[in-house]
Amino acid sequence: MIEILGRDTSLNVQIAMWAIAELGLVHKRHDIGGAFGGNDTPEYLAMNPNGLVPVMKDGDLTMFESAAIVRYLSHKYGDQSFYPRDPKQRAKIDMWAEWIKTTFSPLLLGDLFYPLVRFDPAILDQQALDEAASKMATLATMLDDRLGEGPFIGGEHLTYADILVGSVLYRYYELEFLRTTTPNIDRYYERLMSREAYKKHVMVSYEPLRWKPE
Ligand SMILES: N[C@@H](CCC(=O)N[C@@H](CS)C(=O)NCC(=O)O)C(=O)O
Repeated sequence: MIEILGRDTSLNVQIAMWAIAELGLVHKRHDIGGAFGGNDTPEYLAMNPNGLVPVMKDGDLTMFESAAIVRYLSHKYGDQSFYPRDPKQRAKIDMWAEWIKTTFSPLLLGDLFYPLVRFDPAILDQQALDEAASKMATLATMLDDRLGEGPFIGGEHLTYADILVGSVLYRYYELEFLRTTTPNIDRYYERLMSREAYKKHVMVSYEPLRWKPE
């Protein structure tokens, strides 16, 4: 049985959980992190010295980093269509998986999600938000162009790269900011929302994370 240590409101936990559900793996998730705590104990830090969630356990393997967890699970349990074994085929989708984690998500989460949800609205910097929305439009257009080539990141079928790309879109569409027109991402998001695993593990309200006065 796969075990995931991490609260369900964490995007990075959702990434691991959605992959597990698409792969049909028996699993158990434990509420750790955020208001639940438990991620600063010596036992937890021995598993993830960053003190962050998620941690995944599969038999005698314990690991952290959500994208690495998805790659491990997909390689071990996914078929050729979910996790291509051909290096060139995999490289073509892996670059989008990497791009979403290192380029798109830091902008969306750091410059829009945190200010709009997690910070005191009294300290909102509208000019910074507008600049972030404008940069976001450039990145969203890149993704939209890619998704104009096929229904999923790798073409006709869902792959592990869609787990990494698609998981951030719930926050992208739920957040209140001026989004550019992206018909291909809109259709892609519709396709993802029709999947039970996506609805259950990714479309988890982030309201418990919203800033509240003391
Ligand atoms: N690069 C790491 C980032 C992990 C991360 O930032 N986790 C956040 C939640 S999304 C966390 O643990 N926050 C502290 C907490 O939940 O207590 C990954 O992808 O797994």
